Amino acid sequence: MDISDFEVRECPSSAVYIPNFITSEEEKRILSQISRAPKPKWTQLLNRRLINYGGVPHPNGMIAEEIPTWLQVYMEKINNLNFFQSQKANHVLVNEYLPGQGIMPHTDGPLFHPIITTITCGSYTVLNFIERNVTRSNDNHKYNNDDESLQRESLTHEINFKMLLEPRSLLILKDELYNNYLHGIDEVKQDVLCDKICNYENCERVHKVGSILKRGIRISLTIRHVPKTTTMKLKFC
Ligand SMILES: O=C(O)CCC(=O)C(=O)O
Repeated sequence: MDISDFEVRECPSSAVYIPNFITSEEEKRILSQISRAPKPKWTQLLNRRLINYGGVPHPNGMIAEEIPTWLQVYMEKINNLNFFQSQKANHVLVNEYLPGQGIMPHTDGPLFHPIITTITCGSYTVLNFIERNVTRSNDNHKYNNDDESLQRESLTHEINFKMLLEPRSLLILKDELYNNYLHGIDEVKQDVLCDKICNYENCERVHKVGSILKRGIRISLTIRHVPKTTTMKLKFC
C-alpha cells in the first residue's frame, strides 16, 4: 500500500484517510464484540460512553493491562503501516456515540506518542478541526479535566475545516494536526455536508455538498501509543 495515495491534501499537515481499511465482516465482528462488553467496563460520560483497553492513560504512567486478542488484530494492522516508527500501539479507546452525541473540541495532549489513528464502525461522522490559539499554553487537553477552558477556547474560534469519516475507514492525524488543532464532533443527529469538508476526494463514496447524512450509532476505535507505562508491583510484607 502506498500511503501517499491516501494523504488528505486539502488540510494542514498531516492526515491520512484510508476508506475500507477494514472489511464489512471485520466491522461486524468489532460491533459484536463491543456489544458484548460487560456494563462495568464502560465509563458513562454526559455525551457518550467509552472503554479503555490497555490501561487508563495517566501523567504518572499507564498501568498496562492485557488487550483482548480480537482487538490486537486491528492494532497489528495499524502497526504494519509503521506510523508509530519504532513504537507499537499499546492502547485502544473505544467511544460509542448515539445520534445526537459528540465530543467537545480538544487535543490529545502529551500522554500519547503524537499520532492518532481512528477506525470508524457502524455509522459515519463529521470531525471538526479548530486551530489552537497559539498564545495559550500547550497544556489544555482532555486529560487535564480542563473541559471548561477548552470549550471557552474553542468557542472563540471558527471551525477551520472538517473531515467526513465513513464506516470502516481509518484516519491518521499527526504533526500540526496533532499539536496545533483541536478536534471535536458536534452533538447533532444529522449533518448537512458542506464545503468545509476537506476529504471528499479521499472518500469511498461520492458525496454531494448540501446532502444530508443521518447519524446512526458510531463506535470508534482510537488506537495510540502511550510511551509512559508501568506495571503494577504488589508488595507482600
Ligand atoms: O471518535 C472519534 O473519532 C474521536 C475520539 C477522540 O477524539 C478521543 O477520544 O480523543
